[in-house]
Amino acid sequence: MPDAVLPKDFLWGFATASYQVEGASHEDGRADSIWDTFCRIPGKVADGGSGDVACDSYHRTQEDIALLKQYRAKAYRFSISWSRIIPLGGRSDPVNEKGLQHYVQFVDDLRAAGLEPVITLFHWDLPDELHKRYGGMLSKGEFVKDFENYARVMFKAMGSKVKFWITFNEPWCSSILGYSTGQFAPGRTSDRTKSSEGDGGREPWIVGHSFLLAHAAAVKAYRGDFKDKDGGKIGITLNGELLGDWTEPWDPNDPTDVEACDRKIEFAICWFGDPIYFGKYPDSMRKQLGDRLPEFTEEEAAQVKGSNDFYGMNHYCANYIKHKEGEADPEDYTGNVEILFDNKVGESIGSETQSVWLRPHPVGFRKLLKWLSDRYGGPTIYVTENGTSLKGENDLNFEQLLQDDFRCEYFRGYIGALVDAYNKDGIDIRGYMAWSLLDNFEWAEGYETRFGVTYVDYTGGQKRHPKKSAKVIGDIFESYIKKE
Ligand code: PNW
Repeated sequence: MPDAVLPKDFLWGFATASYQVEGASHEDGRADSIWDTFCRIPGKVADGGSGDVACDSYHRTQEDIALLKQYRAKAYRFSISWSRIIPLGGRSDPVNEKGLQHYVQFVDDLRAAGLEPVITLFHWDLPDELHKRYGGMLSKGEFVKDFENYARVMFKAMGSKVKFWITFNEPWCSSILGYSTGQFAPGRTSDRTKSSEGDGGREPWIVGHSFLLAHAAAVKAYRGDFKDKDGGKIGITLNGELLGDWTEPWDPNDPTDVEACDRKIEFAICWFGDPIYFGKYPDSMRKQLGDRLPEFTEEEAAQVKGSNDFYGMNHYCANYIKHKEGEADPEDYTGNVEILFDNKVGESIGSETQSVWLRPHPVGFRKLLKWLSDRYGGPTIYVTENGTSLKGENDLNFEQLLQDDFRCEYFRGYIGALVDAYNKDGIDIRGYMAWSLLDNFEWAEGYETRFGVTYVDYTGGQKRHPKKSAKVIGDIFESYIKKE
């Protein structure tokens, strides 16, 4: 048994996102998000899947709460479908009371069950109408005002029931995968074989800029009109894909590879982190992107700087990084590096999973926690996602599916690394949400890739079956969290 080191009030639990689990895609007044329309384009999602039914969680809130209790979780991180709250999305469009009441009731039910709700306002599912109306995040002025309005509707409806607000989940993914590679909704890219519209050299940076300003506007609204009476905290969740987010040099004896490691993290994480903590973009990004990276006005910079009550960290894996010679391609979003799974002497960063980008490397988690904590002056960190898929899991039989030892090992390694970061490096980590409570709609990967600690039988009426990892996580936290 390890020594109990985490504080008694360490907040741990599981995470999901609206479009990935809810289903009920057109019930109670919900309108399309960009993911609904994207899924309808043939070839965009593996097996032609969509979130139309998903895990049917919209109708099974009590079942999901019962699972969380059974797993001994203390918190549940979920996201709100903006299209349920304001179906057309905009600040002059009507609020849909039915959609709003669904979440108010859900939060009441979570609280009644002793679970802490952690709410993400935006997990990639922009109301489709806003995309059609003004290009969504491409129109900074409109998007920022509409997001602030939506955030205010949610703050007001939840009041003091919600203590943890996350404005955006992984803006890197929405910006790069949605506007550069085109793998995610709305699928814009410079690659004309994939999309008739888009400019990967410019649009992702404009979209990222809008996210930062919308985050800052929502935080200003919360701090100005809600925080004192409601007593919550608000922050953003960042990640470092693609592919992994911790970086090790391909050749540790080559200073340019060592330098490239930091640059890769700057392009992925500090793109958003630096404006929030320092009021400016990283120098490495300005140097490579020039005027394609928007500038903050003085007023904007002042509003973005200091706009995190906590740092939300999603973390999955790591890569070896090799610098590239010569000038960066105008479409490059990596910091002009090669992202690899093997280093110079042929060592692999970790074993394969079902996700092409994900190779477990737990010690990288401890290192990245320290790297971020050092860069940003020791912010309070909540880990808002961490988990893995399993190679070939979808092809296993029922009994085998429930014995997810690979996932159990992943959690042992990663939670152990978190405990070392807390205990040995003194990092201020207060919470951890495993991804995910349920197998769910894994975006462009459809349903083939499973991340859940609960097996969801999509052909058997969305019935839920706990996997071994669901119990193992509880055991791990029980052994690490102090009783007194
Ligand atoms: C995160 N990549 O997404 C998201 O926040 C979740 O919604 C998702 O289900 C989870 O991780 C597992 O994938 C990512 O291609 C999606 O590098 C893709 C990438 C990274 C993160």
